[in-house]
Amino acid sequence: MTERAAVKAALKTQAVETPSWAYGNSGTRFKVFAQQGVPRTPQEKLDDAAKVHEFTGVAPTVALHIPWDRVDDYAALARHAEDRGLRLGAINSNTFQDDDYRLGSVCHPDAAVRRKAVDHLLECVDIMDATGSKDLKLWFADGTNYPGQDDIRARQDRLAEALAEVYERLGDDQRMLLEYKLFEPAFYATDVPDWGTAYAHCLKLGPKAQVVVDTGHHAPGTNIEFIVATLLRERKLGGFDFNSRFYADDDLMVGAADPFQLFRIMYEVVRGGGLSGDVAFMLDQCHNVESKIPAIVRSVMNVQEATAKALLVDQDALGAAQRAGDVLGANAVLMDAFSTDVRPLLCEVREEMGLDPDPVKAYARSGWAEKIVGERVGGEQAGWGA
Ligand code: PSV
Ligand code: MN
Repeated sequence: MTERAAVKAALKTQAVETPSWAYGNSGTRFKVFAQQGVPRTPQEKLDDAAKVHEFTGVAPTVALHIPWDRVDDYAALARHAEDRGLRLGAINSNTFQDDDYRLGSVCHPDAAVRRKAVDHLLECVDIMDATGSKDLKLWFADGTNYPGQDDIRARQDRLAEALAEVYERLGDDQRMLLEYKLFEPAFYATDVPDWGTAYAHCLKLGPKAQVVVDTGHHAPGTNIEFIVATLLRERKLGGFDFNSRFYADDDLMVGAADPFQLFRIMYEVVRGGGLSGDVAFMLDQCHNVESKIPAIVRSVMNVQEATAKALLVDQDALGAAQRAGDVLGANAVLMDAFSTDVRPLLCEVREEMGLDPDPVKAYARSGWAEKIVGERVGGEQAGWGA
């Protein structure tokens, strides 16, 4: 296989998971803007996700968030997905929207609240059994706002205890993906604030526990690709929640704010063998002011472009320059790949997959946007937090 053919083959097998909540209404704490045609049910979210997959060819799975996507029959929901060429992906737990969780969930000082939170996580594993989902994705809004508010160390003990109980419940082919976030909603100390804390818990739990890197969850200027390289080296990178940010956890389209950073991350993924393993490439985004489906299509394409550039890095030339201590030469090899216009290559990839080379235009021509505006009248639109 030529090098170009190998790059194209890798791009054809790439899979980006889209989040059910990105298809619903969202906003900031100031205002949630409703859009016409937004899904009212988990099934309608899947119908939209099927369009993203139809036009990109590389978005075959959809992450659910419980209880936002609660249904009576999860096996039937999985069949609804299958009928549209999709599978259900990660099950995201939600222990952040109940009044009981004011002081935390699995780290709460009250054992009864912790019990409630763990029961929810166990319910999520039951849902995975019914949907065939392999990954339980855990993000905890737990933390404190004031020094002295609670015992930092005791909270870590409670977290470890809760995670251990859920870990025990996992099936052989199921994983627990632990996501960290520096701050928000807690402003003094978050209980899982960084990759090191997540890694320490996952290491203690065992091989089925891995870390999730949400690209919006770091302090400005953090070298995320270094974290990616390290976690991959330790076989503890479970996946990504991709999005981009200018300031905090902005949840904008991945690759929109800093395409160079996305390229650097994808280069470390390629370098560490993460493209062909079981790293989950998920999006975690909100489309507050832009049309949702085209924004998700664009996001998938941004991931593809960064991946294509990462695959085009001449690793032999880079290694030779690095070993020779050729600082500028090594940097030039990396920048050559980043500066390559990979759009023609991706058009070829899509044509070879039987797809339109321009997914955004193909979606616009498809009439789906007009159809859902016409048909999805009445009922309650899905929205962040509902
Ligand atoms: C938290 O900010 C987070 O990144 C977690 O992944 C949540 O599940 C998701 O956002 C909710 O939108
Ligand atoms: Mn996330």
